Amino acid sequence: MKQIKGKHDLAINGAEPAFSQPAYVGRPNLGDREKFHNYVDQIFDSNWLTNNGPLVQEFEQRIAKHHNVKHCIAMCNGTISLEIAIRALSLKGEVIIPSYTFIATAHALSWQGITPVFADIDPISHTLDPESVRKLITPKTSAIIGVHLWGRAAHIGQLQEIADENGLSLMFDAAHAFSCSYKGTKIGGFGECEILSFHATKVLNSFEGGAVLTNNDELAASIKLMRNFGFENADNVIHPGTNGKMTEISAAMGLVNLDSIDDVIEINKRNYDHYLAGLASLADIRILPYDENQSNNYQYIVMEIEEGSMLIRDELINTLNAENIWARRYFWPGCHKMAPYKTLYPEAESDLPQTQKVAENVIVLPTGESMTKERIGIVIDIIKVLYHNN
Ligand code: T4K
Repeated sequence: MKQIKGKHDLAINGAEPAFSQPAYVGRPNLGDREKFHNYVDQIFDSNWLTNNGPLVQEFEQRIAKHHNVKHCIAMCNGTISLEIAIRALSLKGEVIIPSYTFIATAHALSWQGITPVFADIDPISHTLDPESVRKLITPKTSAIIGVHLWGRAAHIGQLQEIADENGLSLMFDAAHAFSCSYKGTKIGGFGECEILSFHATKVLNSFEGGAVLTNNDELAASIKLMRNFGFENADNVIHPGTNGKMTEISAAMGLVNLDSIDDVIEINKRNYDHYLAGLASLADIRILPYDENQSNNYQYIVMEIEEGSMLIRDELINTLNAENIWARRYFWPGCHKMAPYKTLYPEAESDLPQTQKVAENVIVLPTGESMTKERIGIVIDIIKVLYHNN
């Protein structure tokens, strides 16, 4: 591994890239290969591949227990989980969501003819600003979807108050928040339901996968029906539905990864601490903090560059990319500026000042198993070289 001492050592100046093995944000955690192979044998022996198989049921029970909720309904991915939950809650008209989120939160609504209305975020937490939500409520509003971005809980208490005062549904996109908590309570039971993602890049992966968590028996029953075409039993369709089922092979991966989740989170925390300490001396940047009084998965190392800093975000990303360090500017430029929504909200830009600012200043740094202390040290050195040379 190349050491970085000055600007001339950077790949953008013709030197060799620092990393021969690329460093990624969202490199999948693979768990114990032998355990996975044993599950594959089990699947082959039973010849049961999908349709609410035994591994899916075991996965659901373990996730529900981990999050201390009554029901976990596993799905083929997080987006379908959102779509089915939105449909099961009979949302319609307008639904308020943050613009600063993964595009799936908005798509899951517009896919069903519901208008996503973009609220601004709190610049400290990067989650929905309750005051911005209040201003956007109209007679057409049916719900609010909060997003626990980066695994840090949304302002759940305030959002619930707003929903109650205005007779709105409240649900949460908890795609990033596996194993995280709010005021000491695990995510999963807040609002009417919460949605997890087990995509390959998430802290807990099942290749692709997702789930709806809820304590509401009736809601859970209709979500289960909708996940399986509305079939009540082998012949009888009693509900409109789709195919949202998780496969046995996905559940197997999920179960294997669940066994090692504590180790994964420990590594993430170690990496977060290295970045935090290594970059502490740079005045114009902040690593987004995790509340140590809560349970966190530390899956995202989010660095924010202050306005007027000596560092320029996109220049930093290009420099890191040249070194084979694949840092990302996630959720840029905000859903409101993406093609399907841009023309709907021509004024959104001036209405979402904090979203604009955060989207322009965030850079997500590589973490996970492959990021040793030494490799993180190199990333930090490159950031420092650029900082001092700009
Ligand atoms: N709500 C929120 C708030 C979300 O963030 C998401 C998904 C959803 C809802 C919807 O859940 P799902 O329907 O996806 O279950 C990822 C994921 O595709 C997406 O799941 C995730 N959020 C989103 C934030 O990010 P990218 O753009 O990071 O994927 P990609 O292919 O660029 O991968 C990132 C890096 O990871 C790559 O540089 C290489 C590495 N990688 C990736 C994969 C897939 C690997 O090394 N191996 C792999 O298998 O999208």
